Amino acid sequence: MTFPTNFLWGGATAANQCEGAWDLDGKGASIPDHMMGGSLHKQREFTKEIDLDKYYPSHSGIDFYHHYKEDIALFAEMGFKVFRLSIAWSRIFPNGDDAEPNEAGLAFYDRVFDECAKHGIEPLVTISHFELPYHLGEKYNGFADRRTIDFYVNFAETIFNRYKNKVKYWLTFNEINFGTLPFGGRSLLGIIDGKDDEQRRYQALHNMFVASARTVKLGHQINPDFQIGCMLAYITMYPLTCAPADVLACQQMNQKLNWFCGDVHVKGEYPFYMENYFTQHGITLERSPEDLKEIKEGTVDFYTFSYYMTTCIAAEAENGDRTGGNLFGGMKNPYLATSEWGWQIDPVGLRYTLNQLYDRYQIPLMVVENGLGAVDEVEADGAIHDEYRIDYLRQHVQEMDKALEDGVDLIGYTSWGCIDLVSGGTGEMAKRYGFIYVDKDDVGAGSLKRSKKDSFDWYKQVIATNGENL
Ligand code: BGP
Repeated sequence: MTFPTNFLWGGATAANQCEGAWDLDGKGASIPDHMMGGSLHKQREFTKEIDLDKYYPSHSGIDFYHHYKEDIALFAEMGFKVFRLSIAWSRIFPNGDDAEPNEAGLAFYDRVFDECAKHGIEPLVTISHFELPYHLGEKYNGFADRRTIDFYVNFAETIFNRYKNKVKYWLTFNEINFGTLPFGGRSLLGIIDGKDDEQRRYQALHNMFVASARTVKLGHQINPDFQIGCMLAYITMYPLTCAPADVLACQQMNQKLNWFCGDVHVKGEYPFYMENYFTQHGITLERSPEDLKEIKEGTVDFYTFSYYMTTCIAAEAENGDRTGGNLFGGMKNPYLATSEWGWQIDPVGLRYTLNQLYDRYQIPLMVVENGLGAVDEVEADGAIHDEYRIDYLRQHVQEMDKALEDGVDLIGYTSWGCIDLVSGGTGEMAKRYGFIYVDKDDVGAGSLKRSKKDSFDWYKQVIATNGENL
């Protein structure tokens, strides 16, 4: 057993997927508040106008807004050392560009952090988790407009000052590398007019790099003890075959989707392979010398990532089968099983990924999302036997243990959706990740009652034995 004694065990959530209370106490609408639900296994549908006769999953979430005490007490019962959550930007600045923050919103997170402190749980706060205020999308198309950099930094400064004695660990943007993908245009970058060609996406991403770097620098001025990290969706890629053309195609895809954003955050500069990509694709970015200086000065303290799956890359798509579900696409790996949503399950890949990342960056790493989205059955006696989830998590924890033995500086692990919440991709409730079951269905009906799954007790003893008893 190699987990260090101060290893940060815990779980992760995001405001728009659990809080609900979408228009309470002065909160403004966010982009996910415009995403409908109810279409199973399909991506959520975006509507400019909110039709209150329809179901928008983020409007009610799992009502963490009113259940936070009960939920945090359950996390504490499992022994959580850390709880990753995000702050809904539109709860603090309802329009995003308001002059003054909304006190009722700030007070809510005070209550949440105080509750964590009561139980000795360290909060890990994602400043922006796919939840830009809708108004910033509508008026500025989010980060496509440089003015959004200032709105973001102002938001970060407000929460840094407010919570500087309650929160030490921060992440600037959730899964920022989604900005390189077409579907990241709306949820991450905030481009809602649909015109998110590569040129515009990379410009918006550049603006986010500046926002992130400026925020890191500012945070360290506000409290030198702050640990501020980046967060990427890391989808490890293998060449489909050992044909050199597949290996090369894999390297190029990996550079663009996995390495690019991490390199900018950790090394503080644009990598050569992206400069070349921009030239080859006629992409010209507005990047002032001042921007590049800020990016250089605002490098992150630690690197965090989500890890759910791996994928395979082939030079010629005809040479294999495409995966049905993987987020970055790619080809089927004949050696791996998939989740019900087509995500290829690969625990050994986590050890490989941790070694690869630590070799590249040499700064502390944290796995801040990992888990199995699955349909759970509630037995007549109320029990939920989620052995499949325990198997998935156990195998990933075992591989983290081996990575620690390899010498990787891994400081923590927060499994995704530690309490059932709304699926980010599809808006479903049926795709559950939690140790805690929430009685709610895909169209929003249910008592919201919380109950423990078998994985609850399993995780509790994993934490109690610091990863020894799996
Ligand atoms: C990541 C997001 C999370 C969460 C997770 C699981 O991309 O950071 O917000 O949604 O994926 O995805 P899903 O909810 O679609 O199963």
